[in-house]
Amino acid sequence: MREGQPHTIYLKDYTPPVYQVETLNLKFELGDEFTVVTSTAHYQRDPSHLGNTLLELDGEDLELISVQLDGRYLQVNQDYRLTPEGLQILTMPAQGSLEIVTRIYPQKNTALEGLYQSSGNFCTQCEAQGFRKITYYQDRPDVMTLFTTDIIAERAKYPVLLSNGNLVAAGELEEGKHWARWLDPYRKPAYLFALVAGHLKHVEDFYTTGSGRKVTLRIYTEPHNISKCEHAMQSLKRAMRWDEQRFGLEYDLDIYMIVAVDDFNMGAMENKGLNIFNSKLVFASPETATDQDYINIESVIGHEYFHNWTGNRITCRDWFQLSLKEGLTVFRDQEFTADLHSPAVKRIEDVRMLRTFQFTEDASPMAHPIRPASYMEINNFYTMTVYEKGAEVVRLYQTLLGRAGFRQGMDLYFARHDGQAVTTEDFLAAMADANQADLKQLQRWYDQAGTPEVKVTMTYDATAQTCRLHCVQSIPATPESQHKQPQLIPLQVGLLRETGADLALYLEDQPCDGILQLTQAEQSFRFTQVPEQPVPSLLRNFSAPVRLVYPYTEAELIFLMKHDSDAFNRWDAGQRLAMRAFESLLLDLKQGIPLGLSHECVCAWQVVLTDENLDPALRAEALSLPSETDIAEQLRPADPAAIHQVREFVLTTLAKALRLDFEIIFYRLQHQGVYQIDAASMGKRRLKNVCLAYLGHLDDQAVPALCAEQYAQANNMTDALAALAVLVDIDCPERVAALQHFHDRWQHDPLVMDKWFALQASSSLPNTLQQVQQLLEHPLFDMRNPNKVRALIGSFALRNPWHFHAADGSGYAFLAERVLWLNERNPQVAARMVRPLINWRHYESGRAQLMRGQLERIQAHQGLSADVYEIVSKSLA
Ligand code: 0A1
Ligand code: ZN
Repeated sequence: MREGQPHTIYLKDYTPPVYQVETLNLKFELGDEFTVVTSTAHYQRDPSHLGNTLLELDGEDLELISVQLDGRYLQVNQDYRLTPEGLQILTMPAQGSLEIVTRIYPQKNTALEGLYQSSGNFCTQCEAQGFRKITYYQDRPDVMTLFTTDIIAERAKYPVLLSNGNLVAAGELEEGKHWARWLDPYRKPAYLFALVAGHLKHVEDFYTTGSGRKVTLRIYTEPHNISKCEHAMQSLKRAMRWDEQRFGLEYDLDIYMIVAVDDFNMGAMENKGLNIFNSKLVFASPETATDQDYINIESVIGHEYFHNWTGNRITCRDWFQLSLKEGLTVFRDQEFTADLHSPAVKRIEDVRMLRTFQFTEDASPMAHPIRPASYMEINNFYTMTVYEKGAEVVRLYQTLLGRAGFRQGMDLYFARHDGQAVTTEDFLAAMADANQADLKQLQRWYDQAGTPEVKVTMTYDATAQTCRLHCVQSIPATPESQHKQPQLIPLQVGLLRETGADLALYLEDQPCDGILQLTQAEQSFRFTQVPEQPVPSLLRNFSAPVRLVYPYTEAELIFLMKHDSDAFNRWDAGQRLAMRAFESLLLDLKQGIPLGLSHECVCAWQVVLTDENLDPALRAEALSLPSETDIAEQLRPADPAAIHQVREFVLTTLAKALRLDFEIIFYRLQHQGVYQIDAASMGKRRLKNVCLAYLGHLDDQAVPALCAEQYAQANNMTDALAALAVLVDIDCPERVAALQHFHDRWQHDPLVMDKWFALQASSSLPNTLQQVQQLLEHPLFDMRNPNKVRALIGSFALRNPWHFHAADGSGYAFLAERVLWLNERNPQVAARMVRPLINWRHYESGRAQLMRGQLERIQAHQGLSADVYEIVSKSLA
């Protein structure tokens, strides 16, 4: 908990560590009430620091038992001092061995940071700064060392003892105890340390690397989940193969272990050789996991595996560089999924998420560059910006340099920096040097926050047969800076003829690949040999994370929806068309004009829906209109009730107008026989279930029956859940029966029950908040489990904007109360849960004041954690 105000840490204050650590031996004596940790580190002072003898070690919530230097016990205040931040060795020689013994209480650790227990087993989470809750140490990523770990525990309770690297010795001890020693041959920072001890079973497989080394692969779980690991194991093997093929990167240890735990603050963690995963991202079976779960598991297994090179072999110099490993690794996992499935679908999904959540963050009081210049609490910077915008910035290199050039840059990055802790500048330099390219201006993407806006206008000269695109870029003011410099923005474009075909592009008579490089605030590009007035297709494949503004007419958008050769832009034209419709409907609503959707609009979606040549997954994407959150962010100040009404109107209008098409497609795709998880089958299920969701908007007795039937017949969770999702929005007996049935069938499976909680929290029925409050008391709900909190409270606040933003402020008050409860126990999760309140300025004044009121209530609370304090105080500033 906070003592005084948390202070701000600045990138500009970085200084290299005075001492490096040659080796670190850790001994854990795991007990029922407490754990004793003995850490023995060999320190070596940097020769450039002659006079400095202070060694500062980080430590939090530790009970110090003893400190020895080269075998001599040190005296408090004479040889060392305890501070609020940790421990200072006052007279540290140029080199020496420090043995520190501490006592910690993992069983009482509700923050799930450091060493803690989940389902009675021990596990760790050390990123970013959890290691300091285990022992006194320089808990910073630029201190890398060789770890040896001894684990001692009662054999009956903890038969499995794991840590990073290779098992080198093990044995029995008295009183039913046993021990194991693990040695990691790679130097690593403390944040990559991991320990697991428990009653676990494992599945095992093998992978032979390109160079012929046989690697043992193991996934550890509690015994009852052992049958659900096959998909994760196959995903791991695919990831290992892909990284060899695409980037020439092989795995480097003899064993790769994954442990699934139920209580985890995030998705998963890339600890060297011993990944720890939220069980949600490991377990899958057709009956319990949706298609999306299958895809997420493959992608996160890939992500953590790819970290072995981008993160572990080359790590970050300091936490400001977090995007160095995260942006790059997200980019790599995106490419992995795209290569294995559909690149267009993957791109659309990633951009949808980026726009909904990262653009929103970039427009919030917490806006920060992908490489922030300051922070109070680093855990608050594991954000959509650092991860997803960071990945978009890595993608810029590939767009500018091509795949081959990007690969050369990666090769040089590994050749130069393997084994080091580096900065984003080092990455940029490797990319530039390997390609002899001047990429200096890309640096601004790392230093400036805010989503750039690119306004394009087009003029066509029929006589000269030229077409000019005039581009103006601007970046909104954000907390770190009011005045922004222009960024290097690759704008991929096409020009469409009346037939819908792409024109060959010539820029000032030179053939052009369609990638315009915007480098200035204003710039014009003149295309020559343009025989007719074209329709421009701009920002193809979303070539940069910007908001593109172009004065498209409705007819042009419909034309692009039909003809654009770029699948992403075909989809995006539909999204723009929908957003235009929402905008004018909101105006009509305000002015009391009866709502109506143009016939052309309806036909445009009909064409997409019924286009049998189009991949069903892409048809499903096109029919998934911008969410209420998207609309709120784009059409400010937002009135969530009006937005809900208008969006429901559009969905209902389309459902009525295209009912026959929805039904035909639904019934045609209804029964697919054996459940398969390939891209084609998933696409068909997706389209079918989108049709069902539209049909759900019809006020028709037949719909609940149809959903109930699909729910009852489903041989997989995707179809069952899709049917239930439609039912939860309809007040009918089928809803009650299906929810009860789902509960009774799955009450033994916490991950499946998360879906049950989430669905009810997302319901549009009027009493949803009361329902959510009742569910807090449900015997299977547990506020101490982050997955449960995200399922029930997160879904309500993020996936149910209409109820969360109830005009009486009840949704806000509910969230604030939960945040305060969490603040005492798990500050990281509390800080995540408070975020739906921070964009209060984007809402109409009544709601804005109510949201602000709840933020003030939280701010006034005594004992606010640094995590929550940072977000709340920045939001109110
Ligand atoms: N590095 C992990 C994510 C992660 C970050 C922080 C955590 O605890 C505060 C846990 C996991 C990844 O990118 O997958
Ligand atoms: Zn990561």
